[in-house]
Amino acid sequence: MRVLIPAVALVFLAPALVAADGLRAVADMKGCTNPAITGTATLAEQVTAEGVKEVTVELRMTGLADGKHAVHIHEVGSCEPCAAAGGHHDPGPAGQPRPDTASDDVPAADINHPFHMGDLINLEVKDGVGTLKHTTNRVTLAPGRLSLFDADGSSIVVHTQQDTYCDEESDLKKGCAGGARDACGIIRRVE
Ligand SMILES: [Cu+2]
Repeated sequence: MRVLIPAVALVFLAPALVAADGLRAVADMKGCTNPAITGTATLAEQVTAEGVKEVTVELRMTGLADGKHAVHIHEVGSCEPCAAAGGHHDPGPAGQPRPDTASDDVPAADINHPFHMGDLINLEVKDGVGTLKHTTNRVTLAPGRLSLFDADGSSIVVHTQQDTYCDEESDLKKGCAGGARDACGIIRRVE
């Protein structure tokens, strides 16, 4: 006998249909100048019912000053020195905000869809310990345009200050994305 599920129930069930695809990665976090700063990041990819890949990042840090610290995935898998991690992971192509330009008479060469970057959220540290859990669909562990495992890899950077989530419509003053780098860890696959 077939059981009929009302359409409205499917709508509410759908977001829960997320399955891990087994792809995982870790980063051993080390202080850029202060060896007392240490931590671990784990990254696990899952796929939604629609086939959208999501990566859940869990970060635990000790030794940082109390307060909020910006956390981003940076574009190079190198942390010595921490500046070697480069800027934020944002493989592009960037520049075209319209997702439907492909149907134009002259399509743009740089369609920026889906929007992509390695910006995460602030880590809040209390009594020297901070934990963060955040799921993003802006990056993947699997191969592809948003993959963290591109030719030069990727790393996670924790900054001294908080990210004010500044953008060009508010105020892009220097340091508004966290300023100096406190810790860095190269993202590597785990089987
Ligand atoms: Cu950063």
